[in-house]
Amino acid sequence: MQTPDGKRYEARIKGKFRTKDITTTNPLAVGDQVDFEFEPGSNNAVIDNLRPRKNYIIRKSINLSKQAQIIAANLDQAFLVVTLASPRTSLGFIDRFLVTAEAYDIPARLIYNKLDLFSEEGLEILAEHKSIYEKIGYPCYEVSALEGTNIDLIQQLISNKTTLFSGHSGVGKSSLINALLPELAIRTGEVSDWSDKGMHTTTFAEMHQLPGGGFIVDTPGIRELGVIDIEKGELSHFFPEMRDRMNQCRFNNCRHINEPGCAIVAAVEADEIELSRYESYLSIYHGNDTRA
Ligand SMILES: Nc1nc2c(ncn2[C@@H]2O[C@H](COP(=O)(O)OP(=O)(O)OP(=O)(O)O)[C@@H](O)[C@H]2O)c(=O)[nH]1
Ligand SMILES: [Mg+2]
Ligand SMILES: [Zn+2]
Repeated sequence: MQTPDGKRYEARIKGKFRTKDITTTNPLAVGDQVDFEFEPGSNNAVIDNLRPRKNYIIRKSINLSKQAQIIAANLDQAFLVVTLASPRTSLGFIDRFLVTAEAYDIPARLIYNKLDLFSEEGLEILAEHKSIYEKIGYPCYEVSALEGTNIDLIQQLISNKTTLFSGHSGVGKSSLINALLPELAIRTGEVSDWSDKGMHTTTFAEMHQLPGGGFIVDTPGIRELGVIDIEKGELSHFFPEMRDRMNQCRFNNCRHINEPGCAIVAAVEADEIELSRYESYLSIYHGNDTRA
């Protein structure tokens, strides 16, 4: 726990906090604001109140489907760190992340890391991704944490904000944070040769303070991202390109699946909405939403 003067203390929780409507595996998350007292005669804090969260980002626990884990709270923005190889991030995973960020009203950006490894083919895929995501309002950046490419751009984006870094294990979240805050020297890991997957080097979410103001939250790699708390009928609100066209559907309760006069399906057929995005919509709608 950190106090406004920047000091850190060991802390424990007094009693139980209730979180409205959701059962979470963690009562407190990184980024939470709390009230506390010191234990008499010690430097140990006792947290006795959780202040209301401005927002939070959550994921379904993989094993306990009814339970959810709050990854972090009170965020100004969320960056999804993406790599095209070692490991590969799928479009479906990106879309589930973006839907979650929309649902919790957290502006999201995509950071393509390991630019130094991109082959010609990788650069073509990057251009495709950029055209998909920038068109619908998600800025994309290409960086190399290893070589320091475009780190200054990211530096500008994070100043005086609380920023979450998320993404699969091994994409370079911790490396990127180290490039942004060299004095921090947090542990980074290898990507395993045989599975091409990261090794889950970061094991819990951790917040780091920026010298010029603001915070960044490093998180453990996520393998799967279940989308929770979203009513099927509301799902299309969290796809900006669908949200923009919804009023044009013939039926106001259109599911955008096979209804006559559906403006969304028409836009997909006219190549105005990207097929991969629409497929992600269907996949989440039908509940096939936990695969990476
Ligand atoms: N070539 C190259 N390798 C990188 C780059 N960024 C990170 N790596 C390497 O990728 C591996 C994983 O990096 P980490 O920073 O530990 O990845 P992470 O996303 O924090 O992974 P978890 O903590 O497991 O979630 C390390 O071997 C890094 O050296 C980059 O820009 N280029
Ligand atoms: Mg890490
Ligand atoms: Zn429709």
